[in-house]
Amino acid sequence: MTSEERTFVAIKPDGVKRGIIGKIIERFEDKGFKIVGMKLLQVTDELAAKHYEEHLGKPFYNRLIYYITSGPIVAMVIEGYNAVESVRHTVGKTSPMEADVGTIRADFAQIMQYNVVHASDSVESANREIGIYFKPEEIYDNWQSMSEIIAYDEERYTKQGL
Ligand code: 3AN
Repeated sequence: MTSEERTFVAIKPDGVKRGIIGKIIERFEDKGFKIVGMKLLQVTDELAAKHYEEHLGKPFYNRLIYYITSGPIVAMVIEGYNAVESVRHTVGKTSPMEADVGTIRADFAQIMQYNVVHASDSVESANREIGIYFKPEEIYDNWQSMSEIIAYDEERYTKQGL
């Protein structure tokens, strides 16, 4: 079964500093996902602590906070069928060395500590992370993506016997 979901994606500071924002966004657009929220922002220590609370106490925690606050990120809310799992698939495994070729992390990153993008790992995480970075009024979904227009037209044509 497929269902429409929302997920949270961030182009991390290494992606922004390398000037590959466009190339990464292109991957999601090419796949047909609908971007319903997007902004460039500086992650504060407070936001970073909320985002990575599950990693608190782990040996890499301090470096992780240092890295995510080291420059601006591009935060996005992405909508699509099974978006959480599908976006994770497009992004690739946490370690770029293990990620499948063709995924963002395999194609743009070398090591886990600088893996260019973040994507929520469950619907619950997605809702939590979207809530950390976006106010409800910063999400714009009252427009139709090309796939939605095509699906709508198709239904209309079929009904009219065209
Ligand atoms: P993902 O980003 O694929 O969801 P998480 O949430 O497990 O992966 O990890 C978040 C970030 O924490 C990773 N992108 C990586 O930068 C860092 N990280 C995770 N595990 C390790 C590890 N074993 N050693 C160093 N850094 C790690």
